[in-house]
Amino acid sequence: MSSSVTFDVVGPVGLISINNPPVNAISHEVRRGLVDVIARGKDSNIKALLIMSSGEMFSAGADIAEFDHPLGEPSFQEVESRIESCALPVVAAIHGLALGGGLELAMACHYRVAHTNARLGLPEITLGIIPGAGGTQRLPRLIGARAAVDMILSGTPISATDAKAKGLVDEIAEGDLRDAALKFCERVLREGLGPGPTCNRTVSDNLDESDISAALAPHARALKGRTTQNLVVEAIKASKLPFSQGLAVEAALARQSLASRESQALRHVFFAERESGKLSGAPANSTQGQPAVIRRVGIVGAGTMGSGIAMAFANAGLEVLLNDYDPAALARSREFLSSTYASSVKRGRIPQEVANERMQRIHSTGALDEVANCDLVIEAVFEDMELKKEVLSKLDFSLPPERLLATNTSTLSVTEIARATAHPERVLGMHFFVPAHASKLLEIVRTDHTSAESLSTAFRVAKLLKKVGVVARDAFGFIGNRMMLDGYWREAEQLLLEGATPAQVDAALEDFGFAMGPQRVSDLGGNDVGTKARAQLFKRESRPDPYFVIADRLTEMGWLGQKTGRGFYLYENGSREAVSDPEVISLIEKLASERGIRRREINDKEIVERCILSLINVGAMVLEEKIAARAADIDVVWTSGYGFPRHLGGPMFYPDTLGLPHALQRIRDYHEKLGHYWRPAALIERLAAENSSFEEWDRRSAAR
Ligand code: 3H9
Repeated sequence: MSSSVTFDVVGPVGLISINNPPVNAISHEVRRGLVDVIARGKDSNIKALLIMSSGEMFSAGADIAEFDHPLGEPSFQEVESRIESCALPVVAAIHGLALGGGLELAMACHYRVAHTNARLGLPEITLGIIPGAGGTQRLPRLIGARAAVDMILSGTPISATDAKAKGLVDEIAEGDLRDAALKFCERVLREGLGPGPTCNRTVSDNLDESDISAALAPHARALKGRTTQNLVVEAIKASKLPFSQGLAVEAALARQSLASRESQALRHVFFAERESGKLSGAPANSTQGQPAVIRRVGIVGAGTMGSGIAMAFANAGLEVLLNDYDPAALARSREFLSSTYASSVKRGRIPQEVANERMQRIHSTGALDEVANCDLVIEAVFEDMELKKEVLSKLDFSLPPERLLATNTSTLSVTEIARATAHPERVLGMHFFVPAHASKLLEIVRTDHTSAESLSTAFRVAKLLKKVGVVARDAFGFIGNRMMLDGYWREAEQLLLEGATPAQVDAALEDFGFAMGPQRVSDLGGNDVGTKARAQLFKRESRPDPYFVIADRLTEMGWLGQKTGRGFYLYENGSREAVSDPEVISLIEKLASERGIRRREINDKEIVERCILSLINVGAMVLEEKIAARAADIDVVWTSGYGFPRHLGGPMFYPDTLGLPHALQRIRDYHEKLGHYWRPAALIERLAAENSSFEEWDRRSAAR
C-alpha cells in the first residue's frame, strides 16, 4: 500500500488518511493509494468510509508539478467515480485548506464535515486552468450555478461557515475533527442516511448572460487579457447536461486550458515565486544559513517608508519599535498610521478591534539606543549616504553582532553603507516598494560580505510579511529599477522624443497587459521621486543623454504629477483622470529638436515591441552580471513588483515563448537603427545561437 494513503478501522468506519507533506497534494501516488484503500471498504465489517488528511491542511489540490506531462492513471475522475459510486456512505473531514483537486475530491464524497478553521476554494483560475476534476459539475449541483461561477472566477477560498450556508458542507466541527467526523459517520449510519452521490443532484438555478456578466465584472481587472474565464463559464453551463456529458465537456476544456500558454506562464510564476525564496543566490563564502527568530522589529526613520514598513510588520503580528530623532516626524507617522487603519476599517477590510491591535503593536521612541533590543533593525532614513552610514554605524555598535541590520535604500550602494559597520556580514538591503504594507515584492540586496544566515533571516521576514523575497546583488538599481530605468521606461521616453504621445505609449502598454502605463505611473508616484532617485544612482554610474530628459524637465518646472495637478498629463480639480496636455507635447518637441531627433508617426506595435524588448535585453544583462541569480527571479520581481502581466510569465519567460532567435533579431534591428544603448546582451546572443531559452539557462545554472 502507498505510504501517502493509510487505512485504519475504527469501529464500523474505515478511516482513510492522506499523508503527502507539505500540502497533501493529490499526486499520482496518492490517487493510486486512494483507489487501493477504497477497495478495502468491501470488508463486511466496515459500514462507512471517512477520508481525512494529516498535517496542516486537507489538501492544496492536484500536484501542479505533474501538469507538464499527461497525468498518470488512475485519473482524478476514476478515483472520484469510485468514491461516488461506493455502496457505503463516504464522508470527507476537512481542516485547514481544501483547494482545487482537494475540494473536488471532497465534493465527490457523499458528505462533508469541515472544521471551523477550514477554507474551501477552487483557485485553478490563478493557474490558468479550470477545475478539471469534476469541480465545474459538482459545485453547481451543491451550491447552484450562480454561486459556483462566482466562486470559481474569484479563485478565493471561502470559510467553513460560508460553505455551510451555501450547502457545500453538511456540518461544522469544533475541537477534535476526527472525533466529530466519526460521530457524524455514526449518525449517518444510525439514521440510515446512506450514500448520497452529488452527481445524482440537479442544478437548482439557471445561469443566464446577465449572471455571467455580473460574475465577471468584479474580476475584470484581474482577468484582463486572460482567456480561462471563458472556459470556466462554458464548463459551468455544461452542468445542466446529464452528469457524464458535463464531465466530458469539462475534461475537454480542462485539457485545452492546461495546454494554453496562459497556464504555462502562470504555473511558471507560481513555482518561480516559491523558488525565489530559496538560497541559490547565496554568496560563495557562505555556509548553511539558519534564519534567526524574529519577534520584535526596530525601524529607524518614521517617514512614509518607515511608517509603511512598521505597518507591514504590525499587520503580520510582530511588535514594532519605530524610532525617529524628530518628535514631529513621530507624531506625523502616528497620524498617518491611524488614518490608514481608519480607512481600512471604513472600507470593511478589517474590523475596528484588529485595527486597534495593530496600532497598539507599533511603539514609538526618540532614542536610537532603544532599538538595540530588537531582533532585527531596518534603517529607513532619508536617502543620503552619510546619514545612512552614521545610523548604521551607531546601530552596529549597540546591536548584538548576530542580529540582522537592514537598510531600506532603493538607490545607494549597500556595500558602501555596510562599510560603516564592523559586521558587514549581517548587513543587507531590504528594498520595500510603496505602499510598503501592501506591496507584494521585497528585494533583498546582498553584498559580497552578506552571510547566508542574514539572507535566510531576510527570506523568513519576507514570508512573515506574506511577500515574495527575491535576492539581488548590490548594483545600480538592483534588479527591478535597473531594468525599468535602462530598459522599459527609458525606451518609453525615447519613443516620446521620436514622436509618440504619453497617452499613446500608456495605452499601448496597458493593452499589452500592464495595469498602468509608465507615464501615468510616473505622475502617480511623483516625477520628482524619479528625478531624485536617478540623481542618487548617477553617483554610482552615470548614463549618457538622452536619459529621462522629459521627466527631469517636468520636475524642474514643478509639474510633479497628480499631486501638483499636472505632470505628463493634466489632472483637473484634484481628479485622478489623466487628460492629455498640449503643452507637454510642445515641451517634448522642443527637447527632441534640441537633440536633433526628427519626430514621426509611431504605431502601437513598435511601442510595445521596443519597450518589452529593451526590458528583456537589460534583463539578460542583469543575469549575465549576476545581479539576479535566476531568470525566474527576474520574472518574480517584474510580475509582483512592476505590473508585468502575470499571465505572460514575466520578462524572461515571455521571450522564451517568442523564441530567442526572433527576439535577438529584433534587438539587432533596433541596435542598427537606434545605436549603442540597444547593444544585444551577450547572454541572449549565446542562448539564441544554441537555440536555447532562459528557462534552460536556469536549469543548467541550478545543476552547476
Ligand atoms: C488543481 O487542483 C487541478 C484540478 O482541478 C484538476 C486536476 C486534473 N502541487 O506555497 P508554499 C508546494 S490545480 C504541488 O510555499 P504556503 C510548493 O511548491 C491546484 N506542489 O506554502 C512548496 O514547495 P517547496 C489548485 C504544491 O504555506 C510547498 O508546497 N491548488 C502545491 O505559503 C509549500 O508551498 C492551488 O492552486 C500543489 N498544489 O502556502 C493551490 N501547493 O517547499 C496552490 C503547494 O518545494 N498552493 N505546493 O517550494 C498554494 O496556494 C499554497 O501553496 C498554499 C500553501 C496556500 C496551499
